[in-house]
Amino acid sequence: MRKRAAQAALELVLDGMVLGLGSGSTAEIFTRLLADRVAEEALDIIVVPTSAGIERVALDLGLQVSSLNEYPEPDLAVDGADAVDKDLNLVKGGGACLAREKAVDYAAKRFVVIVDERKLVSRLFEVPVPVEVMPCAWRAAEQVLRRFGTPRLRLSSQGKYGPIVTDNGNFVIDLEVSADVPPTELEIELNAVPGVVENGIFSRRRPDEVIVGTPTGTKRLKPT
Ligand code: A5P
Repeated sequence: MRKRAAQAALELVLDGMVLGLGSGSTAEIFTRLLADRVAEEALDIIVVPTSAGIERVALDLGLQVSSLNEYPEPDLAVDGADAVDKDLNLVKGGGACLAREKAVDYAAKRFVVIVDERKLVSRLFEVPVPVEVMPCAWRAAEQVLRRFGTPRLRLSSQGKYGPIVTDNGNFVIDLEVSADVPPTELEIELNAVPGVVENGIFSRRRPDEVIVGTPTGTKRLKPT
């Protein structure tokens, strides 16, 4: 299902584009398909990665890698998501790459999300919202986040003892939201908490399209 969505997104890629490259397993499938197409068709594509993880994959595949500072407005960003609601609000950050993902995805001229159908949710906050916080302020931030629900510091499950550390050197608190606040407001409110760097609600710049991989094909969701 993820591959079907990635293949459909690949059709949106045109020669000469600067592409924001998302993070996570679906974005990685897209990146591998992209590298094959770039090689087969000798395309001139520059990619702007949203994480050290996808940057490594892109470099290994021989893609031309650059940065958001060099290309502040990529032509197209293609990224995965952890949850998509009917209004195309997203929750992202399951891979702890939310801050750079938001910087790239929000800056792109066109933003396309690729997911499998299990990511479609009836209530956006069925999944916890990842919140990136400064290590020196995580406990203070956690106290304030309790106003909105139940916060849990994300711990590493392998390779490191203790909290996971993002590409930016920060921690992640997963917030199970219980407050009844619309996504667009909560996205702003969470970022106003001292110590918070960014949160994984993507509602202020909705995707231009969500491509959903299903067991038999794809379906395309567009904002109404
Ligand atoms: C990375 O921080 C995330 O935002 C991913 O884009 C998201 O978790 C989707 O990942 P999968 O494609 O692996 O489900």
